[in-house]
Amino acid sequence: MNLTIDRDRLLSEIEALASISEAEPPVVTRIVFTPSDLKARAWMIARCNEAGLAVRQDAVGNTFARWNGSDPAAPVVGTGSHIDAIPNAGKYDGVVGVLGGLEAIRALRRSGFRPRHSIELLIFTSEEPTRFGIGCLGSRLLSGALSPNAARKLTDNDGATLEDVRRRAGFAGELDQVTLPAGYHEAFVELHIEQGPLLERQQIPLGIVTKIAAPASLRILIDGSGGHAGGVLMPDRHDALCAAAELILAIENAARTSGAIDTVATVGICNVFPGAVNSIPSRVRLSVDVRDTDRQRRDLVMHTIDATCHSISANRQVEIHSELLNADAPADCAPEIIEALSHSCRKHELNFIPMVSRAYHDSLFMARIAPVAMLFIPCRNGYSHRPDEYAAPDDIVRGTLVLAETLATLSR
Ligand code: HGY
Ligand code: MN
Ligand code: MN
Repeated sequence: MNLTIDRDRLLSEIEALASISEAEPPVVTRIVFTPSDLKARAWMIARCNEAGLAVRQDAVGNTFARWNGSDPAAPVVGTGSHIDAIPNAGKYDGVVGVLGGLEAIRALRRSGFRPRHSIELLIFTSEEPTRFGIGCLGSRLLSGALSPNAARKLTDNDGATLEDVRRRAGFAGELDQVTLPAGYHEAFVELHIEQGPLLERQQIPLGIVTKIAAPASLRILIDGSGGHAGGVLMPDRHDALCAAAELILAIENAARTSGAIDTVATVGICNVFPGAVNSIPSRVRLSVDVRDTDRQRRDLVMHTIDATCHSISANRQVEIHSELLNADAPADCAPEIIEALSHSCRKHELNFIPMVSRAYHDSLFMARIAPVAMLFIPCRNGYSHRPDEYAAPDDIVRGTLVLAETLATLSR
């Protein structure tokens, strides 16, 4: 099988998709169900149609582009990722797995390969938590990890429900129809940038993911008493932002002192009310992200956060309420898919290392309903979720080539 990746086309498609953004280049912002997301989806569907794939979308907008295999009864070999992007992001997160997946399929078709199992590109809805507060919304629904009822309760920052937003975006049908039938996938392989520095540091072109870390996120609301910045003396204050500051440092400390380098905790959002220089903050809203490859260690950090909230509340006489948004299990990748990827790397004489994914991905949930593994390519300085996120063309092409080889192996 003579596999060749159309480098120029793939790179130009990455640039074209990056230009569909709510922000000026080089910044990519593409929040789920916003005009730029819908435009990007339409652009992707046009590319899949051009490639001769049969395209369908489910009730939450997960998009399937299928190359029918010779055995329609055989379970599907899937690949894909996401095209939604957080505010102030780069052009490669998710996109490399979607456009690389499409080019891998095109390369196989050009090579004359004929799959027995259908090969299907999956573009997941809302992998990022930006709009509805929970990541991997599309793959959670596909895998049954999130119930349709729980999904219906999700609202965005303006209070709009997922139901209203998705229907206004043109996705009819019921969320109950999203869950994939048992045995739908033979395998699922996701190509993604590492979003970390290890591959670049070790000068290794490819990483085969053996485990995906367990994410948890929570929202914390702190209510103090506010007041005039001049008139209220220090002993009489119940300053919500000072309470938040103490809590944020305690969260950082809990991750730093967990006993393992794999524990990470981030307070990515801090909203202060009323936000006036001469008014004591009366309310602070925090969003917290805690991850670890080990679930118990991750949960210990969550317990520490809970205990710290209670002690700060008592000491500072502020109200603290926390709402757990998700606390997912880590996922082990399937040995047979890891072996298929390793075999492809060896066949193309490409060096690789096994590694853990510290970022979460849709594969974390696809692992609940199919054998999965991920293939990482390096990204410069490990940067991601920032406009200077960068993956080198040679790395993108190598990842796409190994993905194509692996899809062929799995779909024979
Ligand atoms: O946050 C993550 O790990 C993913 O990039 N959404
Ligand atoms: Mn991301
Ligand atoms: Mn991603």
